[in-house]
Amino acid sequence: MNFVHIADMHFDAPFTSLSSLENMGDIRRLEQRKIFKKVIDFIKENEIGYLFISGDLYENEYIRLSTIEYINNLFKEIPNTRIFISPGNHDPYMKGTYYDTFKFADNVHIFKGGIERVETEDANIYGMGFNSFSMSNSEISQFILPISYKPNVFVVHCDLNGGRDKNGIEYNPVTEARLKLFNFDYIAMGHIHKTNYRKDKNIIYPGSPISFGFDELGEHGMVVGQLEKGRLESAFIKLDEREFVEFELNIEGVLSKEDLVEQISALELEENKMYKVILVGSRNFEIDTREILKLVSLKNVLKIKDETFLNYDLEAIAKENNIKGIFVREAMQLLEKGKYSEKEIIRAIEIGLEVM
Ligand SMILES: [Mn+2]
Repeated sequence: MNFVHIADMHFDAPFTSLSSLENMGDIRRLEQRKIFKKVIDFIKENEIGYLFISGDLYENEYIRLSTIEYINNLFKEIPNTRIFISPGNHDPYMKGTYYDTFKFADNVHIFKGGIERVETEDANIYGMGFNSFSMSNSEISQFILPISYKPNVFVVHCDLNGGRDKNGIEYNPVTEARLKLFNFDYIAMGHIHKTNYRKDKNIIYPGSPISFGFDELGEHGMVVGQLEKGRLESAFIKLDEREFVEFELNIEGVLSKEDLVEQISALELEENKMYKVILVGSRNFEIDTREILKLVSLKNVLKIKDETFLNYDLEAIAKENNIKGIFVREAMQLLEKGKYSEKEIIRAIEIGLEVM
């Protein structure tokens, strides 16, 4: 049997980390649809028998009926492909959700809760689903996999080797050692957006097919596989044409805001990449990253981060017997009083010294 494995599409996600930039949220939502369409086209062209969707297909909070219809119409275009969906923590199977109320195409199977098996002519497909926005003790710990001559696949949304998040919430945590014990021929996981794909492994996160921003660097795509009992041939296929990358720019020799804007604008950047420019080194002037970003006329520079340090020897200036010396001494005293933060004081000194 052959399959395509995707996870974490997060349809209708607001792309909050990008949406402050003109239309970026809308653009990414369109690209999300385009990427999903690519998955369906690949399945059609290659006559793929199975599509595993390992949860977080959509964002329960934001999903619209029109998007569900869009997804389902694409499912209908591949009637010979069996589609298995394991709801995750962003699209749990609950009463009143679209998984419960919407009539999906006949080739779609949604796992509704505890571990369930669907036997087909050439495989056993196991799966489970979230019934709420978190999951602590899943049935995985008690599960025993029956022996079969057909390949066994497990479609699951889980937090591999994970624990609680910062709010103490768990997302079906399970260890890799535990999963290995079952001896599944392939485990199609979802939840982590960065792929852990390796050709020689069969417990796989494909990652999200689309990157959600600078905290998700690297390639994004899907896993395709050819599976016989105990024998897996697989590949990772990149789908997101955009890549988010960070770029360090040392601005030691840059003398003014105008200089900096010109330098960033002259960078040779690749068109399909989205950049976060990180300014490093010592700076000679005050930097307002938002202002710089506005002035830089490059569409693919999305963020500028200032990690530079001040190019003044404050201790030496404080000893000077002139207006600069008095100014720095007074500012340092304010800092000692603790009325302002160090960042605020440093910024004030910078502005002041520049004016002087
Ligand atoms: Mn998730």
